[in-house]
Order: sequence, then C-alpha cells, then structure tokens
Amino acid sequence: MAMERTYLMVKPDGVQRGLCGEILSRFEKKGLKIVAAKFMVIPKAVAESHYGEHKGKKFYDSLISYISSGPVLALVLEGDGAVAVCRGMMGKTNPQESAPGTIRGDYGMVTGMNLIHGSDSPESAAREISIFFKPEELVEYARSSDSWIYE
Ligand code: D4T
Repeated sequence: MAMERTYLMVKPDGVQRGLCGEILSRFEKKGLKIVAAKFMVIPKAVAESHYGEHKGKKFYDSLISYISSGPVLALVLEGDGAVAVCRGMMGKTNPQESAPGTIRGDYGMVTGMNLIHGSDSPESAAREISIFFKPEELVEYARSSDSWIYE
C-alpha cells in the first residue's frame, strides 16, 4: 500500500457556512485517518507562502485576502493514495464543473468560494504540511478500524 499524507483545509466560506463537520465527516467515513487538525486564522505571510505558485495571477490578491479573511480548519489526513482520493472527493476547482457527490459539486457555486483546499501531489502535501504544522503536531497512533478498511 502507498500510505500518503495530504494537507486539507476547510476554507473560510466552509467555516462560516457551518460545513466543517460535514466535510470532515465525509473524509472520516471514506476511511481516511486524522493525523493533525488546527483551527486558525492564516496570517497574510503564511497565505502568500502557501499560494506562492499563483503570485502574479489576476486572482492572487483576492485569493490571499479571502483565505486569510477568517478561520480555517487545517487538517492532515492519511490513507492509501490519500492525495488523489481527497482531490477526487473535493471535485474540480470550479464548483459549477464539479460532479454532484463531490464537496464542491454539492456545496459550492463559484471558484472564489470553493470551500476546500487539498494538496495536488505528495510533494505539495509535504510542503504544505510543513507550512501549517510542526512535526510534533502530527500524531502517530494505531487506528483499530484500519483492519476493516484495508485488506
Ligand atoms: P486549491 O489550491 O485551493 O485546492 O484549489 P485547486 O488546486 O483546485 O485550484 P488552483 O490551485 O488552480 O487554485 C487555487 C485557488 O485559487 C482560486 N482561484 C483559482 C480563483 O479564485 N480563480 C481562478 O481563476 C482560479 C484558477 C481557487 C483556488
């Protein structure tokens, strides 16, 4: 099995709309394991580091002010192929193009308020996890239900 960790974040619109529980619940029910969680307002400098690849694009300034406009729920989840599994559950970046059944497809209307972030590769996940969590905040534990989730 290719156990992976991914960085996920319920964005400020998801928090304000009371969707943290619903969103986290989907990942838990799927079988992903919670490794770390933090409720926080992202400082502007941290937002700029996280979204550095988008600097210079026309949506960059609004993206930075949106993501730091209120609290987010930052998460590290673990599972076999976790990065791709979570991206699939999130749906496409534009919620109007996201399939029903995905988080963005079920709850979102526009790209600028698309509810959730998820790492797009294991390399991005490692980078993003290190931005938001200290190594000691990643909790190591055995989960008894794993033997009923994985063969
Ligand atoms: P994130 O990174 O938030 O999980 O989103 P995606 O991985 O699905 O999409 P992305 O990196 O291309 O975009 C990052 C972030 O910018 C917002 N955005 C994006 C926007 O406001 N307008 C746009 O035209 C695009 C492409 C939404 C997500």
